[in-house]
Amino acid sequence: MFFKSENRRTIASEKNFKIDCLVLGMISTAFTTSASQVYLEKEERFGAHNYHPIPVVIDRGEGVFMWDVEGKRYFDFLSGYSAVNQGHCHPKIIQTLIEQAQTLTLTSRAFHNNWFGEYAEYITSLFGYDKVLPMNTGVEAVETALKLARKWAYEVKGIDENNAKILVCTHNFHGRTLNVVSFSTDPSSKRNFGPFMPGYEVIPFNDLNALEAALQDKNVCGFLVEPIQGEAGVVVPDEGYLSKAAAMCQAANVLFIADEIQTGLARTGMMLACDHEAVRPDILILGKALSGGTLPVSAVLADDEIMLTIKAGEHGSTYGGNPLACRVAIASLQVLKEEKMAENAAIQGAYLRKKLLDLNHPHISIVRGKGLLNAIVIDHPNKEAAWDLCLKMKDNGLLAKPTHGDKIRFAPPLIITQEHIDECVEIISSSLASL
Ligand code: IF1
Repeated sequence: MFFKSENRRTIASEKNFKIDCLVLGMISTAFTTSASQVYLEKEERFGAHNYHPIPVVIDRGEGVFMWDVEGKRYFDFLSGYSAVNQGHCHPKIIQTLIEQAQTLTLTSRAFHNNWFGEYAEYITSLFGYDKVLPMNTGVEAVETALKLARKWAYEVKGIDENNAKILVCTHNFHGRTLNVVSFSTDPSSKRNFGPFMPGYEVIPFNDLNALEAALQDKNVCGFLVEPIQGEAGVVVPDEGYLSKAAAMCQAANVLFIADEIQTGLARTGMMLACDHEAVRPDILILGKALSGGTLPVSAVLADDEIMLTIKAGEHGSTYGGNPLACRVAIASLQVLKEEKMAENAAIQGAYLRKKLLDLNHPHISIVRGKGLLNAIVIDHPNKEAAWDLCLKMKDNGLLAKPTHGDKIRFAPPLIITQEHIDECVEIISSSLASL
């Protein structure tokens, strides 16, 4: 297989490209084209258009900060969609990554490695489950959880094969594979991706009566739910919803499956969002910050009755349980505990919400969230107001992005200080003033 000649040119042109950027950076004051512009144009031309990012080109991250290619510093109020809970490039996580990367990165599960057992023992004792099934992206862990629920349905609960049903909520977000978007209620996530996977029933989120009615169906084997709906705009259910829902599922012999990919790992002020109501999911799904934002690491935790329904050769993944991911995940979890990031998230999250409410700004109709998973809802005649506000905040040194039009998620790394929050609320306030 020979590299196409233009590929060689591309590699060689990378050096020229960086020189171009340096040159452009130097003269950017005189011309409208900035160094960023060169990157944006390259991405536009050669990258798929499956995102609409805020127009900023980041080239460094440290703690709560990121810097763009022009050297401008920003507060990160998105945290890589809650994958960078520990802060950008956390020293202990990066040091572990470097050490293991220079030693052994991947054996595949065809052979054993010296870190999977260590990691499996660590994470199962930390969260109190018999076993862990390691995957990579969040959606792969969700798919794994759904396969476990179906296996358990047929081989333990005794539902007739191919009749198992799993309950999901309106406005859910669990990833973007065809099976998972099959039960999305967001048209933009599923338009023209059909045909879809059967076996799912959508019920309203935060509605115990709807759940009770759905649980009458003996073919229901599981209830998949985000403890707080992230993409929907940080929708926090009523106090007691999770605990009552879990109890109803237990009474109906239905698995309570918590997707804590975004809400877990200290983000909401406790290690898991389910911890706020002392709920122990039958299947726990983790991802994102499990690696501190360094590489895709996800996990499914469950007890033996569920986990052992999948036998050797029935499920897996090339990178699942690789020694690099295992060591990085141990370090990422240790850092959350050692630096009491859940406690800080609870304190600073409450402080942030109070400061935002105290602005009493006519264009902020709602402030909501738990811990450092928060969102504001913008009330403004201009439907682009949330986007425009994010552009203003970018100019003023804070990066955030709207979700579903009028909501802006405020989810900084969990190491943020009160002083940082004071500075950020000042940026938000002055940006609002210029709307
Ligand atoms: C995008 C937000 C979206 C998740 C929950 C599973 C997954 C996610 C609760 C899948 C992923 C990411 C995906 C990313 C934007 C972001 C996101 F909610 F975090 F903002 F889309 F809703 N469960 N969420 O939040 O994990 O496979 O991505 O590792 O797709 O645009 P993944």
